[in-house]
Amino acid sequence: MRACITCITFLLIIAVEAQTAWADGTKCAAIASAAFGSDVKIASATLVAATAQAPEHCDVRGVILPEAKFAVKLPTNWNQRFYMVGGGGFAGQLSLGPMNPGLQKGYVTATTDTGHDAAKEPLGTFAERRAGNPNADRKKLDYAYLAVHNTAVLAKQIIKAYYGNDPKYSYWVGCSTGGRQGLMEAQRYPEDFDGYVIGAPVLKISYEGMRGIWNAQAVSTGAGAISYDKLPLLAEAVYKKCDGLDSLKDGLITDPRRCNFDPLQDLPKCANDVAGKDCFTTAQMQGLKKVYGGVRNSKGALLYPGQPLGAEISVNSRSGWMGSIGGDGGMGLGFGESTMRFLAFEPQRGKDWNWKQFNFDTDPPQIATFSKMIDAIHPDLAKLKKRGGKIIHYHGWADALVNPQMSVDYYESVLKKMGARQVKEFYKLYMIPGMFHCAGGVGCDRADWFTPLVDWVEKGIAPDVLNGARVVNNATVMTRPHCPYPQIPKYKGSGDSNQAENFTCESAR
Ligand SMILES: [Ca+2]
Repeated sequence: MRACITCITFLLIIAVEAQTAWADGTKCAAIASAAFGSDVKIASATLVAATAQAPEHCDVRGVILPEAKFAVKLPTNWNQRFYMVGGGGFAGQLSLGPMNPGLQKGYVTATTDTGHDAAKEPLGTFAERRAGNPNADRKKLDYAYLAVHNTAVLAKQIIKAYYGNDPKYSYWVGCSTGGRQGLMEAQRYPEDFDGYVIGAPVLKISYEGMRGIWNAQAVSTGAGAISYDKLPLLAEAVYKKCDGLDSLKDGLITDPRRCNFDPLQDLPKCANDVAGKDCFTTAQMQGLKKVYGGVRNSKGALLYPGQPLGAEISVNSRSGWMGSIGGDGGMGLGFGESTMRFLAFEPQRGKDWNWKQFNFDTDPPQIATFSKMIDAIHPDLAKLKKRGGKIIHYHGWADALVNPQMSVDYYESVLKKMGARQVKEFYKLYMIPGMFHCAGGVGCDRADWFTPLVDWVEKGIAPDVLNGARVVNNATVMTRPHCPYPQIPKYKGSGDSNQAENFTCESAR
């Protein structure tokens, strides 16, 4: 017994010494001088000691020319897997914080700023053709999709150089722009990743730009303008009409498509159409009807779907209704205007163009080329399926910043293209009632999307109903099943409606 303990102790000492020698920084520093192609410049490779946020790892920084900065972090205790995180908005910065969850589990993690620095070139100005910006067109391409792909390829080369072998599995995790980036990879470069967590993707970014301008023209200016103090009144009317349609008045609209809320009929009207505190004028109601009714040309043809009901309750939270749809200069408008100035048109409209000049008859056809480049809308994912790739996609129904109907429409297009039986084997969508943009809201925004994805990819265990939770002040106040689309959660008719066990997932129609 004693001999055996001595033996184990000896082996442990050998193991610790081997690890210490291996991770003494020499091997990490060597990455800085390794060759990864003429368009890759490694700026630094530094062994970083363990902290509360991340275990010991080799932190590699550099640039893929011309301007796509990246970070690749390689943990000393590697789990043989790769994990890449997406960006937000117009990207333009490394997503260092979101790397930690993967790093903590032993994944090599990577991020790219997609080819520009948002601190120096905010919004879409990185793509502006101007003196001193010779890489404008390449930066647009990098932002559209190329930098993410190139970074994924490079990260795998660095992994091979550092550990001597390839990752067994590769994963993508992103929300918002990160969701679009992931879907773009699945569509254009399906060999890059085995599994994807796709959150609230801005997959039709050109159309979202139009929507931002459309909404601003409808409710943030002129007689139709909706002020902050009107939002609670609007939300109250919407929830009064829509909440109970799912047979449970719980403050959640399970499927907003089932509610036919009409601002002109369902909102309190101002007497004599004179603006007042507790009412809406005809112009305001017409403005709201445009927001819900979707982007249309002058003949009334629908160009892009309207805002689903339910996000009004987000009021002025970050990426809430006022910050995204209404308000003067909300994010939807800011993104939209900058997109139209510097990215969408040929020739570029430029910095002197403004959102009030957008013409919904003549301008939409002119952004088709841009849409083809940047929108992640290709419905054929056969190559991804063939290689065993899997996607878990979620979107909050009360997302005011990125239209959740877009996720439904894309998923439906894949179902139509590939057939429900095929799609079920590799791609599931979860639409979350009451959830805001990527996180937060009045519903169960919390869920572990990643573990079920890994189980699906590596063990072949397909996700079905997932566990959703709402957490307020560190306390779980509600749980509810997240149902795979097109199923929706249905109350059993008795028991605490804050407990998931009292719900089933049922067909929506
Ligand atoms: Ca309800």
